[in-house]
Amino acid sequence: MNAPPAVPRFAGPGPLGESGFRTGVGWHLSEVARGCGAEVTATHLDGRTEVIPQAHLRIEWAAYAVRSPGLLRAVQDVIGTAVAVENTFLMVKWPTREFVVPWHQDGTNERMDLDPERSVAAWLAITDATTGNGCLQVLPGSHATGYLPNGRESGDAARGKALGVQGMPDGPHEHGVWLPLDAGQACLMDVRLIHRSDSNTTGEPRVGLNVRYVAPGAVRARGDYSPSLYPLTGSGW
Ligand SMILES: O=C(O)CCC(=O)C(=O)O
Repeated sequence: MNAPPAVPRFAGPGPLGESGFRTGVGWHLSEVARGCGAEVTATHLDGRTEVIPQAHLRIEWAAYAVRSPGLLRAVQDVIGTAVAVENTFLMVKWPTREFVVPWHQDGTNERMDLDPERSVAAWLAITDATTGNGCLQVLPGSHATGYLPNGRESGDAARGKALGVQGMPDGPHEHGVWLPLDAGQACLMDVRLIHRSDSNTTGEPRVGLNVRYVAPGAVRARGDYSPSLYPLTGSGW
């Protein structure tokens, strides 16, 4: 007998409304953000590092960025006053180097699901992010379907294998919305929102910081995985 099709987990509406995202949230002045971007690209130019996990624990400006007042207020509007960082990834797209991030959902991986009512993802533009240098493209409303089956991409890029939604071909989608952002701006996404980004085809590096924020009780761990949270505000951690 065939197994019944898997029912998507956490299907239904979410705290960011029908679209599942909000853009134009300020996290810092553009000139300050661009200074942070210049620091990153100078530090990693030789090795052309592309992904720096746990950036908020390694880089001083990133520790500030995750708690910057404008961003934190916007996050608290969505998930309540007690907020911790579950993880961050700093991503550098070097000029003309192939680096496509496949369609994916931030709130699920092999180790856990994030409860979408108690978590939210943010993407911070550290340099300007444009359609030419690899800004995000999101699928509005896609969060309501819940977490879809996913798998790791093939290949052996030093940056690691991204987790993508199964069966979604790489490349822009006709219903996709591009989210260009000036340096110093951020967008918030429902942790189930399907999104992707293209390679950087310009002559300048593009730097972005992905942050997953959680409220107490948001992490639904699989097996004996124990998340290491970085509390910013409130109690219950
Ligand atoms: O920085 C990018 O281009 C993609 C980041 C992203 O989608 C993510 O980290 O979830």
